[in-house]
Amino acid sequence: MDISERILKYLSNSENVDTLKLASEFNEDHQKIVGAVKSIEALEMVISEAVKSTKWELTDEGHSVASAGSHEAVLYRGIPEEGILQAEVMKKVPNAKVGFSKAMSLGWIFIDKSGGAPIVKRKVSSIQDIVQENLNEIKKGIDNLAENVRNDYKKRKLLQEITLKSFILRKGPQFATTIKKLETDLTSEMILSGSWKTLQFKPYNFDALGQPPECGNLHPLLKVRSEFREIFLEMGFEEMPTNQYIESSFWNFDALFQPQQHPARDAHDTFFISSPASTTQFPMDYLERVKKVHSEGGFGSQGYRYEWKIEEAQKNLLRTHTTAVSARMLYQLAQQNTFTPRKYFSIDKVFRNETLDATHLAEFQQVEGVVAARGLGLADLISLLDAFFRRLGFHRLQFKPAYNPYTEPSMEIFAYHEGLGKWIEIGNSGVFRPEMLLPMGLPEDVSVIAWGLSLERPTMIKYGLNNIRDLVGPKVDLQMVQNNPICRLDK
Ligand code: FB9
Repeated sequence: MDISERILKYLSNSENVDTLKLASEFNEDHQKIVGAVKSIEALEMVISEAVKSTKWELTDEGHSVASAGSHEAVLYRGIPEEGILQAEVMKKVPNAKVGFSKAMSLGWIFIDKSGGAPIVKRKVSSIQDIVQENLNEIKKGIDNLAENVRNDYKKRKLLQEITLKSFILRKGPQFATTIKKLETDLTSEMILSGSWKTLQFKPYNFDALGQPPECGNLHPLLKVRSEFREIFLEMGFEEMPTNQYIESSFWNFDALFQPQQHPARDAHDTFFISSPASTTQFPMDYLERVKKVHSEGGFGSQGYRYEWKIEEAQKNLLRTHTTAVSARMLYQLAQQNTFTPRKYFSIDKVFRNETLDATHLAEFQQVEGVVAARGLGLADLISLLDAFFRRLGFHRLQFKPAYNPYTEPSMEIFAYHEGLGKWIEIGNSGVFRPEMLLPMGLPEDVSVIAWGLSLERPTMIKYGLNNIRDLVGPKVDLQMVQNNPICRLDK
């Protein structure tokens, strides 16, 4: 017979019963009794009322006294017939300090100082360890202790009073000693045969939660990317097409006025493609102007004065920044007959041949904003950065002069992060150089301001991750992907 039916049988012979009593009678765990009660209560077969009761039970020390004897009894038994030096017995016997004073007050022992050093001797030939006997009675559930004795044991931390939550059961409106199988579905057969008239149906539980739907979950990076995309779109930016990871060195470096001997163009920092190793399709008139501005200067610049080689510009690589895409977009903008101001953004992968560590992989997602208009300057860049990062919840920015080959001036961006309680670097920015913009054909009074940051850093801070491998790669905990909350960058 299962527990539910045993409870119903028991209740058929009594008005009410406490679940604690049932647990003791059935020798079952109280929680199992409560679980069974909840299921038959849902069928209205019983009614339960929550009650609180208190009970005295042994502490850990109480259990050790119940098995080994009280401290005073242990001390008494530790004294040999001839007695023992007081200092020795205090060292030898556990809890001797408590045991000694109790044994003295009970008249079990005395101290003989006649021979100089105090010697502890037995005063009686036998003792009755009442404390141990009382505690073992309580262990059996028999509690006849006098109040003063109980308080003494509580004071000695042998007993503790605990509060018990249980339920008083009584018969419900649908009480029966057997549980009728309740139908959970009304079928066509029941309707046709008319059996539904005599069957009992399980009541609907409208409070029951639905099964969480098995569905996919957005990766934290994608959640943060959506937030960034929203911010850019609400600021009137349009997204650049970044679906081409392989780029030519021309667009990734030369178009940005990054000289061919720059260390970033070395194989230690850049992933070059072996096949196809090079590209030959370029806007050749534009390429010639780039070659000239690198090698001889022009547009007011003295250039780098080195022998610029097309073979270097033709090398294919994995783009090292999305600024390569910005260059393509700005060149395209320059081909218009009439210049129109534009605001572009991109969020996509870039690749760098870097030393891997806890926060760096060989790729990361770069976030980049670009604004092209007549007469823009550093003040416009600073106010734009303030407006952008304010939407990320940053209200205190600081800027530090920096260097980029393609922007002058350039600034590193820092913000005070309230949550971390410190200033953190949040990106880099600058005004694209004329040596980059004028060879494209943009009007002389058009300037372009831009800035960049990564997607991984804000995501790791937002979701409290310290190692990039907990965010991307084969070791990512998919439970983290399922459990992590929605992303609110400004909160
Ligand atoms: O993302 C970065 N930090 C950051 C950003 C947001 C953020 O948000 C908070 C919690 C909500 C927190 C931190 N950084 C840029 C700064 C540092 O993390 C830095 O150590 C790592 N940087 C990357 C480059 O590493 C090789 C982050 C990445 C970066 C740096 C510069 C650019 C883009 C990405 C750029 C640019 C640029 C400059 C001028 C013109 C056009 C583009």
